[in-house]
Amino acid sequence: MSNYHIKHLEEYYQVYRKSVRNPEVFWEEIAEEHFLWRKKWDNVLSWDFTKPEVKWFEGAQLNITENCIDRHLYTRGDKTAIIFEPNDPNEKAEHITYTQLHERVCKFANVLKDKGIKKGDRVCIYLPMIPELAIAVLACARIGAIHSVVFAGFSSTALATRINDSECKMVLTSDGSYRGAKTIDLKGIVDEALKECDCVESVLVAKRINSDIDMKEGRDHWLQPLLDNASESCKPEIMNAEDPLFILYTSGSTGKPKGMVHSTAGYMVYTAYTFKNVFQYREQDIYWCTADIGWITGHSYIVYGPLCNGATTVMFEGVPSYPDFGRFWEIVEKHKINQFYTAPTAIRALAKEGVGHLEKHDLSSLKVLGTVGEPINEEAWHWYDDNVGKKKAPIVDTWWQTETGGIMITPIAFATPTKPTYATLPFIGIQPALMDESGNEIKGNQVDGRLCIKFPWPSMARTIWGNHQRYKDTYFSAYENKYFTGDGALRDEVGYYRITGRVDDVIIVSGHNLGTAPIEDAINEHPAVAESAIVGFPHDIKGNALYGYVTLKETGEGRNQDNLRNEINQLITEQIGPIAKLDKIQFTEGLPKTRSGKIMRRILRKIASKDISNLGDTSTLLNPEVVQSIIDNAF
Ligand code: 6R9
Repeated sequence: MSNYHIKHLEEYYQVYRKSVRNPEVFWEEIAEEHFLWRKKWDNVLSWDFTKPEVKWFEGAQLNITENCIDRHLYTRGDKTAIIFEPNDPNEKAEHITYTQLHERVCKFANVLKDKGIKKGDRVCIYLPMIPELAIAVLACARIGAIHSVVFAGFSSTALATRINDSECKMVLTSDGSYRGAKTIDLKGIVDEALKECDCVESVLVAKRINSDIDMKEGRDHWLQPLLDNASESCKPEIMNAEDPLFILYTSGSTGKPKGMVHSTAGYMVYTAYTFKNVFQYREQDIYWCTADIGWITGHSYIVYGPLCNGATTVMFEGVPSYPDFGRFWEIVEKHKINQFYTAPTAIRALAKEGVGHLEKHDLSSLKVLGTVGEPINEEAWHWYDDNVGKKKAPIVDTWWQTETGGIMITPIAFATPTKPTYATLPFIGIQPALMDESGNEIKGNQVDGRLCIKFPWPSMARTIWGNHQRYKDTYFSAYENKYFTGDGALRDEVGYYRITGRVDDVIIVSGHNLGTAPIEDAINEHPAVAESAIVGFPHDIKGNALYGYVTLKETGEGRNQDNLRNEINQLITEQIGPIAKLDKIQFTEGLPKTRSGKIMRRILRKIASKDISNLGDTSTLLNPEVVQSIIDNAF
């Protein structure tokens, strides 16, 4: 038996050593014992980071949906695969068993085939967090179509760019979506986008909000009647290991989004193996990841990883604040959630509301807590640990990227002792390196540098759709023979990693390199501060000076702002040193965030530099309205 479920730190080190000494033997064992193959591989791994070209399990044949669904039918047919928790708490939750999921995926797959979708075709999925979204993803995989999920909060322009970039033949959407007290006209957004897209032949529309929408004759079809007439059995398309499974767009530093292409076999093996270990998922557990399937976190850790392990995975349609800030805790209690995986931005928003909502709910089912998406500051980490996990549920701070496909640096729950703000140790098979600016690897501990990965792992993206050169330039050119993550990290005295943020967030002040994250950590420790973001702006003497945007908690709102500014700088001086003191502190009602909750520092940098003529595209922001109010109150 290979080491599929790691239980303590010693075992971690043992398995880790094995995985890096002989990666091919290690991954072959995992693949062999835990997955269903139509044909085994001829070669476990071939790679060349200079091209770059990476192939895992070459020659193998499989279908990922047989691994996610069919193989569970005998042993887990009546087990719930997906729990759907609707936006409105009064609407009944839906429990979909593995048997039902099989039937629904097959029917959906047959509809796609009927409408002319074949292996290799691209299908754009623009759906809210309703069961049809997960089912659509799996239906594409069933027939070998490449899904490209676009988060159903992106604008029509962003949607059109993505549809055109990968020349999708079909769009799957709904009449609309619920988001808290609001409804969103998704079909209207699709119609607008499709004015710019000639490649789309058909649009299938799921009914969610029963709104009156336009249906374009010949192009648009209601999904339900097609499903009603479809057969419940659909033979899985036999795929080659390296056939693309999906494309997922991620924003680049400039301009055009990058369509990251993920392969079938390697992605499956790695997401399933990480899911099982990082969260220590056990057969009866109920697992909830609050992300949207429109992001990589949802792909890997709502759909593929959990289902491949026969898990019960929750899909939540709503938002943490509706009908009030107790909603997450109500859901935890209602479905007796065992593993809960969310983002630091959500934790901070919930912490801002105090513990009143938490106290109303029984959270005793929680065994493991996870975070992902950005560095978690110390205060948020402790709030999560003290109040949600009651110091009994380990926090797995999982560092990874759309490009990496799966979790890369993380504690393994119950095995790795956690440390606030540290993602801790590389996952099995992952070989990180810290690099200095001249391209040398920095060995030893208590060092910091730019985070690279020096050996391939199964779920790494294989290319950027239609632009392999950009893939090479972005990830494999900064450091020879290494994948460059774009993040900075430090390694402490025991070898634990702390991700310090994007290296483009480093600000050099008077010749000193300052990371934004530690300064923000210091500011956030102030009891009146909810959230903050630091950027650099040009300064005659220092080169750069620091500008801080600070959002206050309710308790801080009535306070004298100059006093607050002094107290904040005092905290920074204490924790980092006077060099990191802020020249400007602006109190804001919010910070501009991307839909996945990342602060858009690019915009804040421009405002701080008084360069507001061209702020770029703000339409993909979660809260574009805050930008104007920040400009109005700047300087
Ligand atoms: C999964 C996901 C990737 C970037 C990544 C890093 C940041 C993600 C983090 C983290 C510190 C963590 N990031 N997880 N930073 N600690 N636990 O978020 O993918 O949307 O592609 O973002 O997010 O900067 O490079 P993606």
